[in-house]
Amino acid sequence: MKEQIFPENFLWGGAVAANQCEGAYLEDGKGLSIQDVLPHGICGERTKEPTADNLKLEGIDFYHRYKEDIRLFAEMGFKVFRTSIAWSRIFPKGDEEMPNEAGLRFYDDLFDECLKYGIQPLVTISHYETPLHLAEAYNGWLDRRMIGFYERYVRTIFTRYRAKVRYWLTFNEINSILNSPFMSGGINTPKEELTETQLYQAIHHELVASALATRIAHEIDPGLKVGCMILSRPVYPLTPDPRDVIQAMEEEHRHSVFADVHARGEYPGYAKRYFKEHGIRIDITDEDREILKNTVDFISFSYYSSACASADSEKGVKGTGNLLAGASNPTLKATQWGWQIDPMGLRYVLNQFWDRYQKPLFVVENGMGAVDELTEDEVGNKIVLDDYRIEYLREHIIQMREAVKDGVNLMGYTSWGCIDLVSASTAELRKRYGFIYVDRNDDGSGTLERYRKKSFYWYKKVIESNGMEL
Ligand code: BGP
Repeated sequence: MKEQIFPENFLWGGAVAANQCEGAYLEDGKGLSIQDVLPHGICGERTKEPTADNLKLEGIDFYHRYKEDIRLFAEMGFKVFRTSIAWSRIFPKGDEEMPNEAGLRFYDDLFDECLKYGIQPLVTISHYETPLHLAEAYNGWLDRRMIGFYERYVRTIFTRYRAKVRYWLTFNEINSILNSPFMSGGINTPKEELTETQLYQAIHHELVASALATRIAHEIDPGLKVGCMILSRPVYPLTPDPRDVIQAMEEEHRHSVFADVHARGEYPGYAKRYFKEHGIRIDITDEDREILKNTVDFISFSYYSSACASADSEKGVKGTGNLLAGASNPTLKATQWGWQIDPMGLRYVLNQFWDRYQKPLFVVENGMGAVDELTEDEVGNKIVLDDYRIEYLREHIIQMREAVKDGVNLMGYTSWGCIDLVSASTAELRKRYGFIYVDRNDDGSGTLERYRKKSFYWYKKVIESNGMEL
C-alpha cells in the first residue's frame, strides 16, 4: 500500500452546468435564460429569441437521462457531483414572488438520485444562466434589485434542499464578468458602452449577494458550506524585467479582488487605489459593508491555463484561454483550442490561494477540451481512446498532490465536463471534455447514446486508489 497523500474523505468527482447539459429549455415551466439566446457562446452574437442552431436548447438531454448518467458517475466511484440549478427553472422570470414547484421537484429528484449512490451534490447557484427577463427588464447585476431576487432564490433552494445539499457555490467564475458582462452578469448594455463605474457597481452587487447567501445559508443550517468560485489563471511575468513583474501583479490584482472580498470581507487597498485613480465611484452602503463580512467557508476555482504579462504591449502576443486572453508563454504547448497547458500552474495557484487565505480549497473545474474519435475495441464495444485526456488530467493531479504535500488544505477535485456537453465559450459539442462520450454532433445529429471512454476506466482507478494510481 502506497503512502496516502490526499485525505481519506477527499471529494473526487466531476462537474457540469445546467445550461450546458440539461436541454429541455422550456419544460416544466422553465423560463428563458440568457443562454437560450447565445447560440454561439460568449464570442458570438446574441439572438432576439431562441434559434434552432442553439445546441444548448437540447444539450445532451441530461434533463431526461440524468439517472443513466449518474449511474455511470457512480460506476466511476464519484464522491461528489457538481452541477448547477438553472435559476429560470425555479423562478422562470426571476422576479416572481413564488417559485415554480415543477422546477424544484426536478432538482429534488436529481439530488436524491446522487445520494442514492452516496454522491454528494455540489451546487452552483448561478452558472452563466441568469433568467433572460432579469437581463432585459433590469439590466442584470447593474441593478441593485438583483440582490433581492437572488436572495429570494437562495432562500428557496437552501430551505428546500438543506437536507440533501451541503456544498454550495454562489456564482460560477464570478471574475469572468470583467470580460463577459452579459454571460456572467446578465448585463444587457453592450460591453463597449459599459463604463468602469457601472461594471464595478455590478460586481459590487454580486459580491454583496454572494456574502448575503453565505449568511442566509448559515442561518438556515450552520452545517451548510458556501464557497466562492473564481476563474483562476496565474499570470507570470514574460521576462525577469521588474516592469513585467509589476504588470503581472497588477493583472492578477484585477482578479484577486474577488477572492479577497469573499475571504476577507472587505475591499483590499490596491482595489481602493484603482477605483480612486480611475474615477470609479461605487455606491457602497453601510449595510453592504456589514454583509460583506460574511466570508466564505471555502474557496473553489477553475483552472485550465496560465498566461504571461508584459509591460511592453508589442510583446504581449495575445494567446487564447477560457474567457481571458493574455500573452502566450513560449515554454508551453496548447490544446486544439489554443489553451496553454500548464500543470505546474495548478500547484502554483493552490499555494497562492492557501498562503493568502488559509481557507479550504476545492478545484471544481479542470480538463481538456479535445476532438474525440469514437472507435471500437477488440470485442466490438464503442470506445474513445483518449490518452491525451488521461495525460492532461494525470499531470494536473500530480501537481495537486505536490500542493497537498506543500501543506495546502484541499477538499476535492471535480474535473470539468465529466460527460460531454456543449462548451461555454464557443457553444460546440465537438469540444469534448468527458469520461463519457455522448453521441451528439454540432449539426444536431446523433442518437444521444452514452459510451465509456478509455479515461472512464482510468479515472475509476484514480478514485479507487485515492489519487495514488495515475
Ligand atoms: C469555464 C466555465 C464552464 C466551462 C469551462 C470550459 O469557463 O465555467 O462553464 O464550459 O470553462 O470552457 P469551454 O466550455 O468554453 O471549453
